[in-house]
Amino acid sequence: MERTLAIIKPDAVERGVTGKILAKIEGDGLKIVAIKMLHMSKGEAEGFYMVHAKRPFFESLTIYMSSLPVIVAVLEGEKAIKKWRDLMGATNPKDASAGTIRKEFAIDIERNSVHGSDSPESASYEIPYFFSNIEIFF
Ligand code: IDP
Ligand code: MG
Repeated sequence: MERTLAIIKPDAVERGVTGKILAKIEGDGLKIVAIKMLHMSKGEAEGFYMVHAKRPFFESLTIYMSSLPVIVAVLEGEKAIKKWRDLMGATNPKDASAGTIRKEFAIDIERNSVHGSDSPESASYEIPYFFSNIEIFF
């Protein structure tokens, strides 16, 4: 069993497709073991995306991610990290395969509707960034 962090990003929450995205997660055999809505400050978004601090899109990304509330969730399952990344699709919706969430919902490479941890190392940074142990059910 593995755990991964999922975020439904501001563009998707704003357009009211949270329920549709959660249904796809549950329909793919991923179990939601923690979930909440929150509005990140600019500094909290910067801390979350620390690995991208030197990238040219960092300033715009962290302004976007702190612009409106998001849904953060912990997903659990066999190979949950890869399973969720596969369901999300490619970072740029232009490259995303049919049937993926980003193909269906993303607006552009930045406003791409969802986030998922990309490795066990990033999951172990990202999950406790938002959730304490007593908020995760199992
Ligand atoms: P990922 O979300 O598919 O793991 P990352 O490369 O980790 O993609 O980038 C983190 C986030 O930064 C992306 O999901 C997207 O919102 C934004 N982003 C990535 N590359 C670009 C870009 O070239 N321009 C604008 N935003 C970008
Ligand atoms: Mg990433």
